[in-house]
Amino acid sequence: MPSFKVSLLDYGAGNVRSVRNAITSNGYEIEDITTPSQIDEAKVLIFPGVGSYGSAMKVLHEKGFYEPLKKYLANHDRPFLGICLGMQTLFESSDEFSPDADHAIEGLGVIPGKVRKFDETKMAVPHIGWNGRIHHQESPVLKYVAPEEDVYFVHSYFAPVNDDNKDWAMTSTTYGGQHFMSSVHKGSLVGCQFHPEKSGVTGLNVLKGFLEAVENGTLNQTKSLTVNPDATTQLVKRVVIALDVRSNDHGDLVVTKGDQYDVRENEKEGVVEGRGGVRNLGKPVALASRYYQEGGDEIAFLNITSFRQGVIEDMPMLQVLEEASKSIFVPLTVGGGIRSYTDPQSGQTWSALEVANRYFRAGADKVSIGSDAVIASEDYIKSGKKKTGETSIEMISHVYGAQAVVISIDPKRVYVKSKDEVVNKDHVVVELDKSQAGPNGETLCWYQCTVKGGREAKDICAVTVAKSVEDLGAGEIMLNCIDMDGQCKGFDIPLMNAVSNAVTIPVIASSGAGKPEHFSDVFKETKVQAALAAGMFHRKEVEIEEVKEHMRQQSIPTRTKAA
Ligand code: 1PR
Repeated sequence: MPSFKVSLLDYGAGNVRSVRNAITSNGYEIEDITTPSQIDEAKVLIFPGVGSYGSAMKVLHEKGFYEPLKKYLANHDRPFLGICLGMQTLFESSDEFSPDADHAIEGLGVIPGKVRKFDETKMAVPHIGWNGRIHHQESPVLKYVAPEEDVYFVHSYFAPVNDDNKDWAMTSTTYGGQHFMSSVHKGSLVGCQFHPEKSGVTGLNVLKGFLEAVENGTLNQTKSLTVNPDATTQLVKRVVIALDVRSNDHGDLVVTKGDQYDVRENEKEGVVEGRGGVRNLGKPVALASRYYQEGGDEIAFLNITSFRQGVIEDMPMLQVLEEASKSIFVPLTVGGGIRSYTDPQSGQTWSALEVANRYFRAGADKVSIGSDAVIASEDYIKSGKKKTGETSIEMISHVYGAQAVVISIDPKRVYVKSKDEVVNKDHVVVELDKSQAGPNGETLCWYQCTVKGGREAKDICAVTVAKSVEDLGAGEIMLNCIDMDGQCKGFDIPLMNAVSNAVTIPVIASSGAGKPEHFSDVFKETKVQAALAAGMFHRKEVEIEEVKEHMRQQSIPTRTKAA
């Protein structure tokens, strides 16, 4: 039995449910810090900063936590773990929300140096995904972690390692040629830029090492290591699994999967749940847990009938998230119905931000916006690219950060014989392989965006939507293709190229995977950072490990996880 409770500084800005679950899964109880005086009484303090630097510092001041926290940290002798923004706040200042260096926002000032933004002209920002670590210290915190195991990052800002602060570096990591502190440790103060609560068993073992060292009184027993100045790490390509969730005809929430977005059994195929029933491929949490155990890098739950009802009433999806986050410690995305919503009965309206907030609190790390993002893009283009600050993308990314906002694009091909047929010059026409030609042999097409799960087409192309949502503050794009969905013929490479070449934010290729080679094709031929599959995993035709093994054979970097 642990001799202490873990004091958690949760100032209510986002999803700390996973941090809680990761602490309790290590056998520790949590005590929430709600008043400043509790900080001084804490035996060990964990600060999972969420949101933006400026808002975090503002809340620390407003709630009276700033001074007690500075006092707690002053002598470096009281056990502390800052996670992500919680680590960044230990530095002197940050450029977040203040690109002007003279107006950088002040932090707690424990570690020398300023937190800066990754250079968007040189790399995709945010830095999202699994990356490695170069070890600068031997620390009890890393006792249960092998040096080659990857950890999960999601951030746009970073703390550089410099002469003034290099004695703090526990590990460093490289991204796009930029070297940064991926964790710090001095005395009893520890910080991780990565998310232990999202880094699978490796992350749980980081927490285990930290808490065990607090228990044993060995936290400050670190040893400097010699670091190869040329050492680098690599962001790996992610394998994402999507679970399309909806109620079946008996009202049970099931994972389903369509062919070109049609999820009902075809009469010829035989019937699972009555003629034309919704395909039932399993229970959402059980299936997601299996994928976590089997090495999935990320899991997305999509509520595919959200256009019918409001998400606020759609409690089953909230419960799915709550349950899933108890045992799944990799990033969870939820999509479907992230938009403002008015209850037709009561007339009460919820903003998209309030809807997203419910999901973050339930355990989601990212929300995925589909239909609403297409509408926001249309308005953005019509207004001559003026931002209103009122779209769901802007509101959610302002509060939770760009990395928390994924845009799910559902385009379908519009085949054309020649470029001149396309009147709207914003529609990007791409060339297809002959094997993908249209019904009349067309080898050109543009990708028309749809809303409501493919039910309604809009006069805007996928590339235009991708660029618009990037401008509006989205952090990532989940790029589906209705033509390829469920076909097991591979990803739509021309579409993936058109979009990933047009934006700097990461793109997740989706729709059409049927075998491991499809993953190596899309990773070799396009700039996408992740590839998503659904049907082939649900139907157990291919195992996640087979995909990873194939990627390794093809020299495509994949996550190294705890044995
Ligand atoms: O518009 O914000 O409410 O979001 C609705 C969300 O639900 C969107 O993300 C949209 O893509 C999704 N959606 C709506 N209807 C369907 C459907 O299938 N009828 N699913 C649907 C889309 C796409 C992927 C799929 C891949 C990979 N599913 O998630 O899993 O195509 O499949 P494959 O590997 O089997 O080919 P909003």
